[in-house]
Amino acid sequence: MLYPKMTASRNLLNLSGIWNFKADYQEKGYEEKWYEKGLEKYELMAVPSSYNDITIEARLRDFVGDVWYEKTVVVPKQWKSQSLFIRVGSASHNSKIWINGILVKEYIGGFLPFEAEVSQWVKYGQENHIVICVNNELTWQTFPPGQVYYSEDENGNRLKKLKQQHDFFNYSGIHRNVYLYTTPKIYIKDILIKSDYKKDVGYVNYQIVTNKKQDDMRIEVEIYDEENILVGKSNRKDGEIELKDVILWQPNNAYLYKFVANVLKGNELIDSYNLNFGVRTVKIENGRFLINDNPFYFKGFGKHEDMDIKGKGLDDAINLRDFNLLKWINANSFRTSHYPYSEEILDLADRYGIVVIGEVPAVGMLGQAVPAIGELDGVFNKNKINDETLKEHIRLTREMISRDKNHPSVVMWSLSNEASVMEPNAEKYFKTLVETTRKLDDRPLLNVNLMLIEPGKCHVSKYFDVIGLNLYFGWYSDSGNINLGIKKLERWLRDWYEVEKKPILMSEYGVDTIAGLHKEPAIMFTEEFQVEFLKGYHKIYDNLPFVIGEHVWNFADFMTGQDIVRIDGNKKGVFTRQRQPKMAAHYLRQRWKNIDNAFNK
Ligand code: BDP
Repeated sequence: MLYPKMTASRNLLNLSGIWNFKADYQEKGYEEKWYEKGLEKYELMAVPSSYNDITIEARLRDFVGDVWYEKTVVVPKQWKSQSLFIRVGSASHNSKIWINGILVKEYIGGFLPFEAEVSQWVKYGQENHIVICVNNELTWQTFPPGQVYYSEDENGNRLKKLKQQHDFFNYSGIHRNVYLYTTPKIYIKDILIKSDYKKDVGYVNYQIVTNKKQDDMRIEVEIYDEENILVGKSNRKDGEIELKDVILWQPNNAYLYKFVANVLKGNELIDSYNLNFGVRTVKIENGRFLINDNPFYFKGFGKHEDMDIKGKGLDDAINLRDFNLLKWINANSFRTSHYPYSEEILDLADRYGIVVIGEVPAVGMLGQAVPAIGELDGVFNKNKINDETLKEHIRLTREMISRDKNHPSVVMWSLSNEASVMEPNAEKYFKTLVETTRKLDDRPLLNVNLMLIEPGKCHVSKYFDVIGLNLYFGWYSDSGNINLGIKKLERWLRDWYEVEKKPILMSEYGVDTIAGLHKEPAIMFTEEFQVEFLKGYHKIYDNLPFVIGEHVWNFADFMTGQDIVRIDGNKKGVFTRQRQPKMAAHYLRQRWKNIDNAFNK
């Protein structure tokens, strides 16, 4: 799905701003047809934003159910000759859109865009009534999974609650931009670009997909360099364009070309669309992760889309701050833990030369601890993670790849985080998932493993290219004892490698740290402890050539659900939630300055 853009042939209207808003505490919205009649006694809400932290109402912060958004908009009558679409960048987690009382779209999934053509339902030159209902309930068939249950409030009334298995707040609402955009009746639906190079010649393999084909239609493709000089062209809808003296997209040294696709009839321009792309290759060879045939060592973080007040709402200022901090700290990469981030963030990664591992929202696919047997209960069965779940997992993976395929920054797909892959039933599930994904794209695949999964006990790693390990020895186990923790870490890493013989990415390691808390000798939660912990872990990685990267958990402190183990959220950030450095940030900045991207151990 192409990102909506204003071009020579297309119009665009961003509907972000203030919308009418109402949480449906009584579950009356459908019965009373709010989608048709509109909202009464509404409040105001910012879009994009999570609604949870905008007001001062506790019951809204933790609300589980439907919330309704409403806006009226005049659609210019000049737009009538074109096709009109409504597009939501993302809303968590399940949405319906009505235009003038007509249901135009239903979508399940909280982190990817959805759109509908609405040309036939809008009134051109007049006011149109847009209603979006967003529901934040989760099941074993949604991503992430979760379960609704009922408790009671202080007055004994039934209260809907959500049990979730993931460690971040269930921020809800319309999180990314809502656009109206037009296209000509014949338009470019998709563009696929794959790049390669040999010596100093770049090869751009492309395909242009239009919604319709007509005999007298022709295609024009042009490629411009960063100086806006035309460096390649073609008049085919697919093929290969050579770029002489190609400049590669390199980690921390981005170079972007502009790809322009035009559809014409004779000399008349019908549709035009453009996007940036980079020329770079990704391979795994002899246990090394190669970008442009050079070994690449991942230095960076698992992150979150998370901030004060806005929650998961798209915010260009915070996003820029984050990229500036990534540059400052000498990082070269991050994982979009635990869901696909906004398209706007990936555009920035392309421009800043920050390497990205894109992750589907497959987080929390695991059971509860069963105290009697000291293990987690099984979840890969017909009542929980079943064929229906797999279908959804594949759908979301397909949509993520379709959305993000052209970003040079994205070098690998992560298909799950800490799933219960020690269950034998997980094998068939992941085998199918991996095989299907490989047909969609050739990027390497990563599976991220939970610390409870002992070396040799994972049933799915064999299908993946890179093994991600989330390890917290000295924190969640042997709490406070860093020396013992790193001893176990070394054993664990060596044993995993021994069994799987695949490159290992340290996809998570870190400790909760209260900014401003200092103690010597270091104890848990102090800034000193965070530094000591990271230093200890790094000593081990530096001697293990099969460790191809280190992603500290987490870039910044982030909000979680209320829990006795989380004090105002997860504090494993190297930066505070307000994006200011803890001591560990200065330490990492020095370390990563001394390790180049091709870190040769
Ligand atoms: C891992 C999860 C991550 C958590 C982290 C932690 O992948 O989402 O936030 O541990 O406990 O289990 O801090």
